[in-house]
Amino acid sequence: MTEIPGNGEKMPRQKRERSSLLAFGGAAALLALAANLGITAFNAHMKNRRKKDLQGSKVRVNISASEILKLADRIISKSKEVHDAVASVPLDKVVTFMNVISPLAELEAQQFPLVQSCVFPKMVSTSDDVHKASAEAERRIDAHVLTCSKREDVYRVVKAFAARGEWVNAEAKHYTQALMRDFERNGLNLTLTKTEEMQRVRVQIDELSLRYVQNLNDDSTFLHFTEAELAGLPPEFLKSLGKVTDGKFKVTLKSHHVAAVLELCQVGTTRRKVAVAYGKRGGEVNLSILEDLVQLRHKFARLLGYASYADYAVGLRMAKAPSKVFEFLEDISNSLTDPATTELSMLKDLKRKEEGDHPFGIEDLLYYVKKAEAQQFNMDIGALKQYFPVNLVLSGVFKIVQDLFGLRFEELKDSEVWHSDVSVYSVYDLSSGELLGHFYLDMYTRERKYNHTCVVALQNGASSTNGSRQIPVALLLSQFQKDASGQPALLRFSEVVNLFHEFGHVVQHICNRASFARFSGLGFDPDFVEVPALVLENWCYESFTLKLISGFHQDITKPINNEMCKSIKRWRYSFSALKMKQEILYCLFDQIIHSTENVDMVELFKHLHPRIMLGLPMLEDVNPASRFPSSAIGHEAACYSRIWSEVFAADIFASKFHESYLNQYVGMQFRNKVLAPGGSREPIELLTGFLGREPSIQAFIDSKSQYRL
Ligand SMILES: *[C@@H]1O[C@H](CO)[C@@H](O)[C@H](O)[C@H]1NC(C)=O
Ligand SMILES: *[C@@H]1O[C@H](CO)[C@@H](O)[C@H](O)[C@H]1NC(C)=O
Ligand SMILES: *[C@@H]1O[C@H](CO)[C@@H](O)[C@H](O)[C@H]1NC(C)=O
Ligand SMILES: *[C@@H]1O[C@H](CO)[C@@H](O)[C@H](O)[C@H]1NC(C)=O
Ligand SMILES: CC(=O)N[C@H]1CO[C@H](CO)[C@@H](O)[C@@H]1O
Ligand SMILES: [Zn+2]
Repeated sequence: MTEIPGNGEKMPRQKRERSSLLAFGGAAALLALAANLGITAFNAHMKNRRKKDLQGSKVRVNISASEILKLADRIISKSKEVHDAVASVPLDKVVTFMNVISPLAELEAQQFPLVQSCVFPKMVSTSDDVHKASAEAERRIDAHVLTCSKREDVYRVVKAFAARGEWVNAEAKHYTQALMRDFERNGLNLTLTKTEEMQRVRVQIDELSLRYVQNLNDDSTFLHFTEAELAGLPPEFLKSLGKVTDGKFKVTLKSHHVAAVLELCQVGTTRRKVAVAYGKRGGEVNLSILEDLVQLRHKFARLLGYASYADYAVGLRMAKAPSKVFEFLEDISNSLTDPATTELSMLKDLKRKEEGDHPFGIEDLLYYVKKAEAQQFNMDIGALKQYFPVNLVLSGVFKIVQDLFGLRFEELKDSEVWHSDVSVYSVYDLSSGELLGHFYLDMYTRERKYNHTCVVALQNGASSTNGSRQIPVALLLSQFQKDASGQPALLRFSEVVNLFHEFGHVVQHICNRASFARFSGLGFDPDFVEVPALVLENWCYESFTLKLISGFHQDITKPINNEMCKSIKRWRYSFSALKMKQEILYCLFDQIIHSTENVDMVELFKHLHPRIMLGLPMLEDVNPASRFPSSAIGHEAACYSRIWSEVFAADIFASKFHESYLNQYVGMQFRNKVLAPGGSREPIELLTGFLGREPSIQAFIDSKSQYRL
């Protein structure tokens, strides 16, 4: 059950994505909007100290702890007022779009930037007081949002409007249905007994999830090995290990220890011992926690009228049904069998040469992948860093994004920010000169700053009923290191890719034209929200881009050479079919346990493992529960989603951009047909409209099949 821990940046990225979703989902999602929230008074109070406000932005930056708390309370009372007003619309009178839906939609659009003004200081401020106030504000706002989401009086009025079936337009219908669905997924159309039971189950799920994760985090198991048993690991690594009394080294089950041993240790039995121990983390008891958790999730879903938890979780997403997910995963897995078999036989050959006729096991994967890569690429990915000074990369990203999507960025020098490292840009449409939105860049690490790279929506685009338009504002947070000696920071290649990815989110947010804030760029269907960012990552592997954004740090006129460009492109797909198979294994497991009752998890895993992994058996006695923190919390039944997005991103890039990656015509098509409607339309319609045909998995399969010695 050895996952490939060195497998790209899958885990950190998932974490990152989840966190950024939290930032704009948590407190803010349901909050409705405040037309005249008394901001005038607030501004007057701040006037003397403030630099220029951003045109069209309601986001308050660099505000004090006490201002944050006051703002939070004002948000809550305004929201309550609007909800009360909607709830008091008499059902026997006319319930209309204007007196029911519009006030809620406007509240949502207008309060979101104010909510974020309270909440995002927690991610960026260096002040203790501000952190505390921001956390407290978030707690109060979350509690209020929770209360609103359970307001039966509001639900009844919305339902009465929905029942009339008099939609203003398709987007308004979509919005009203989303409101209804949120209430109903909170159990508002159930009997009181069922709602109460649902709440009890919810609490149990939260408790068990916490215990499950704590158990994995608290794991303090370690193994000891002699120096000979750790042959192949670098001396610095050995030095960093603790020693036990008999002079042996102590290897823990933390991922950096496990990954190092699995990648570098020449001794097969050591790799196997570590892989087995890693696969047993959590023990029997934790396995039973996972079993209980899954049962409770099914119970929760059944109370709401769904056949299984997976039906509940997938139903709202682009994939729509677990059966579609199975079909999708099986399809990808089967199509990758041939290339993965070729990759595996290369690894088996290497092992035979090095260790003789021992059977190849899952614990050998990482080691021989590493070995094969060392033989094939006379390029150290780590050393590439010397070619990516942050300013050069950033100006390259700017150029590509502006040219491709018909945008113009303009830095605003005298705007209020929260730290001197932060810069602000306005984004204009290149041809019309229309102001589309703004974004903040907060790129460098500092103490107390939120430590994941992400884009946070600070204000969403929305149209008001009086015809005026609110523009989007985004914040990009990253963790680049500043060089103490004043040199520009150098980016690792993975950081370059991340930067392109996050700019995909910025553009997606800014180019959105949906009428409802709910359907903003980052408010896409979760199965589709990553697609634009994943599409943009492709530019990092093209020679044209690489030359544009690279320059040796001591002489930036020297970009990386053609040889390196080619290596980077090949390295991207190194053993990618095999790695993908391994991801599919976990995703299938996740989907099966969440769509079927009473699955024997150990047996299931034993069965799936060789079937997906080309005959490689599961390691003896390992325990599937050791491996599913993501499935335990937050991603349950949705593990497939990442592969899903990658498949569509690959299709988009290969069929539209590959031959013309600076083609503004195609870029504008993408902007107008996909980014502009955003979450207001079904993602499959957007995709089909842009591609001019149904999407296909072929481009993805082809990309993963091209790796050859
Ligand atoms: C339109 O409505 C929005 C939100 O209610 C408000 O901020 C804006 O000032 C109004 N614009 C006009 C022209 O009345
Ligand atoms: C509650 O709403 C869901 C989703 O719209 C629906 O399928 C279900 O039948 C409703 N339940 C009741 C009791 O009305
Ligand atoms: C933020 O506000 C404080 C006063 O509350 C001020 O001293 C500081 O300079 C401001 N920070 C920035 C970067 O403008
Ligand atoms: C990131 O911050 C969290 C708390 O905000 C902390 O628990 C975690 O260790 C930090 N991670 C890194 C890599 O610094
Ligand atoms: C009760 C029990 O066996 N819990 C285990 C859960 O997992 C952690 C981490 O491996 C173990 O330390 C616990 O003993
Ligand atoms: Zn992303």
